[in-house]
Amino acid sequence: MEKTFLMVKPDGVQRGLVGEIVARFEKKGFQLVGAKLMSVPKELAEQHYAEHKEKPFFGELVDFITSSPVFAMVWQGENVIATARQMMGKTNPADAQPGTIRGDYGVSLSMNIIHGSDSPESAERELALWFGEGEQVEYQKAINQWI
Ligand code: DGI
Repeated sequence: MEKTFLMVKPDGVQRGLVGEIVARFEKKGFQLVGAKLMSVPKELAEQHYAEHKEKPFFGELVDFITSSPVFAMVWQGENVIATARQMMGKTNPADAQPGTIRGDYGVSLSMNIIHGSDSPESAERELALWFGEGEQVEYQKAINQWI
């Protein structure tokens, strides 16, 4: 089954949106298989955002994600990578549709509440980066037959 890496960013945690965001993915029918509240080491932040290394906002990105705890998660389900991206909304909250997480709660581009892997390749890379052996839980949910 497909898995993705989702993370409530420091602004989402500080604003008390962890429960709301988890609830959206649960209600959609996805399954939570890993989660942790953590402070992000600088090296991990730099690896996570490696594709933006040459961008002018790279330093700001790393400073922001290491500024306060994040809530890192692994979610599982059919087509979860693309569907989670749709539920998040566009990168800039100003362009994100109402009903999406960024559209409903985000205000600025740098503080846009949530991160989600954007492809199967990035999901694989990010899950390996953020979650070690034994940090994901395999279990069956009886409700899965209805999803
Ligand atoms: O996958 P996304 O988070 O939707 O977007 P991305 O991978 O293109 O960018 C990663 C994060 O970097 C994004 O969530 C917000 C930030 N960002 C992207 N473009 C800019 C930016 N921050 C600033 N300050 N300026 C930008 O142009």
